[in-house]
Amino acid sequence: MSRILITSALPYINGVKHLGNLIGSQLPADVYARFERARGNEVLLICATDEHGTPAELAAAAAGQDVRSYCDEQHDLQADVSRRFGLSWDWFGRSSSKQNRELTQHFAEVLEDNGLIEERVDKMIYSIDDGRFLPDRYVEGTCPICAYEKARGDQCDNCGSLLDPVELKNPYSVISGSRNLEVRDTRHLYLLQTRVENRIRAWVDERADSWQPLARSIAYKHLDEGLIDRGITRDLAWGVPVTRDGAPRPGFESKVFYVWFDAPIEYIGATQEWAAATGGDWKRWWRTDQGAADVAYVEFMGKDNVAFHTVSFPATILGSGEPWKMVDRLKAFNWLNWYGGKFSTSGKRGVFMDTALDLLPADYWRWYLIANAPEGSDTAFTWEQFQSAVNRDLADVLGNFVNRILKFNEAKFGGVVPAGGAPGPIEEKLFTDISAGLAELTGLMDAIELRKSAAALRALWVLGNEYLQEAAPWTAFKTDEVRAAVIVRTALNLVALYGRLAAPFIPEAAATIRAAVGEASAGWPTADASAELSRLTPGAPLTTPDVLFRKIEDEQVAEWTDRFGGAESPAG
Ligand code: B3M
Ligand code: ZN
Repeated sequence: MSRILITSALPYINGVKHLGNLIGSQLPADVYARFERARGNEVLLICATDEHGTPAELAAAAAGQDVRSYCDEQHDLQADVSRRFGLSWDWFGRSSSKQNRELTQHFAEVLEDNGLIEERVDKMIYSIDDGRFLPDRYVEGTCPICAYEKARGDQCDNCGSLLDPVELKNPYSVISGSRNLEVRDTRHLYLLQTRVENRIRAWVDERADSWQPLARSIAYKHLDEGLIDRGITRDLAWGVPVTRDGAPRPGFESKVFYVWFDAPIEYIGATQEWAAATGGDWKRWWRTDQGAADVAYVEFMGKDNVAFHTVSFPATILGSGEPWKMVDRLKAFNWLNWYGGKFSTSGKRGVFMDTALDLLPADYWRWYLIANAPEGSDTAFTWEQFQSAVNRDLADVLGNFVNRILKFNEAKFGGVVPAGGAPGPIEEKLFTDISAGLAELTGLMDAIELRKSAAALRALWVLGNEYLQEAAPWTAFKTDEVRAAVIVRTALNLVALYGRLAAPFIPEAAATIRAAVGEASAGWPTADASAELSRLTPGAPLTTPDVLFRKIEDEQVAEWTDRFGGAESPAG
């Protein structure tokens, strides 16, 4: 048994996330965690809300709430919707926790002791009309690299470059829209990344082979451009206070740590929150001197987060000189777009996690999203594709197989697993094909190729349908009941197998399927199909579930296109 630590990038606190965010890290992390648990591995799956920085302050201000109560409320909303989506976190923490505050302050102090932090007087944008500094997202303007006109102070969404607010051309205040800005001096802590650059490169060289190409190329792009020393404090009120030796740091009383400094530390912080709540031992997951050396650590994130996880966070960890567990495998995703454009909260384009569940059960979305995950390149949501994934894959291929064979068995064999007879040549061929399919699917899941995994799983469902078509138990039953019993028993065992294989993808439907055939195990099967397809005990009673998946009608597609935007929506 291995131990696997899995983290998903932390969703910003500023509102319930859309389907693009969901497939960009949280859902894949859950699917992979469920797979590893089913294989019998010890898994710790960690996520949290990312509650600091300008995104939180701006959203709270827009909602007319103070930041703390805004965060309390939004955290609970996100935790609830994530539970309803079946995201099986061992802990869903908060970056505003006491644990994260203490860890963040600890890291900063150790980094300073190691000569990797220094105070510098910095030029920052000050808004005269707003009477305050405008860090990060408080200022927008034209990207100096690609000329995109709505680049944020910290990062350009168009070309992905990390920016410094003073680099923006034609800057304006996000608070007031004012262009009455000036550059003023302010004192900040700088993390001297240039001094750890060699160590980071050596570390990346050592393990980038087990990162996917997208993550590897982003990491090297940033290293090749050369690291710069980064300001890790901000002129903000909300965040982790800056301390020295446990007391407020003189001159930094009205400053906090930069959100991207404390957010990744919350992976550890959330594990400590979990430990405090459950009595678990966080050190054996994070301290390589206390058992974590043999943990495999897998991170999931969108591509815009890769630089922070391959360069900035490692700079913090390596610079501390302490024995912290660092990422082994890093899985990054491209964008899921909404038709031709982006999802947009303000423009009301696209579906958000809470509304999605008002329309249809979580499994429908989970299946569509994984089967169309933006792994190799960006992909686009369309209602038609969604409809087809649900109707064809779930309803026609899987749902129909399950219902058809259970109904037939109920009618002809009294709803118990039929006994008698032995597998013939058609079954032998089925076993060979299923064995190959199982090996392929397991290999793909192991490689975290989720889209291909969904295709491989679907191919296994198709094999079942083809088998039933060829073996035709309804014809056999008329002349040879024993032969019909073999076929039906084999098909029922396929149902049980699907109930196990589908569990990481569509956990709720998979549990219903397993319950229908009395399959007690949700464990991941071996690739030995003849053994896996002879598990059900002859004579055991079965139940026929209601229709497993309801088809999406054309009228629903029309209505939802209208309501949520689709091809004809204005860009925004
Ligand atoms: N909240 C950015 C994002 O959601 C950020 C991730 C933090 S991971 C430590 O894209
Ligand atoms: Zn740009």
